[in-house]
Amino acid sequence: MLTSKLFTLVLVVQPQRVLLGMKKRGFGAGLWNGFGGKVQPGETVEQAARRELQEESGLSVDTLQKIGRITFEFVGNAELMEVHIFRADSFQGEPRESDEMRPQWFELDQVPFKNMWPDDSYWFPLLLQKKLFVGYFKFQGQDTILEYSLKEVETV
Ligand code: 6U4
Repeated sequence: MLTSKLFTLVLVVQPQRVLLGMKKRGFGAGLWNGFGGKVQPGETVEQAARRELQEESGLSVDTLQKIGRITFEFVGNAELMEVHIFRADSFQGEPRESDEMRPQWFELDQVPFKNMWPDDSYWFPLLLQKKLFVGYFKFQGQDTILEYSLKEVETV
């Protein structure tokens, strides 16, 4: 049976740039990614999103916009990852490096898709246009998408 585990992912977007973090260890190490992690018992998904953003980037946010939800299946792994994706358009603080992430701003036309999870190329354009989406990606390892679906929705 496939069970699923909840994760968060936050993208901080400004008019000309987006903040990504180089993941230094753990799942997805070596890739640029948004900030996030596992939802802990007793917290809401949105609380987890704020906490992980703060821990990994040093930034606090007032408003998080729910923008997408993607379910990831990894061949050979019985646990699905349900990743709730948020967009933040303003923040407090200065990005700072953590044990887990090295933050860096990227111009919106220079997003480093070659060094990101391959699914990001599909949904990043929707996130940048503030279009809500729901998706499913089936991976073999970290590089190969075997199957996917992605659709725009009215509410996430
Ligand atoms: P800890 O608890 O730090 O050991 P770790 O195994 O490092 O956990 P964690 O908590 O950093 O994982 O969570 C993984 C993060 O990667 C979440 O923010 C979700 C995100 N993520 C996972 N698969 C992804 C994918 N295919 N595309 C993507 N982000 C993904 O853009």
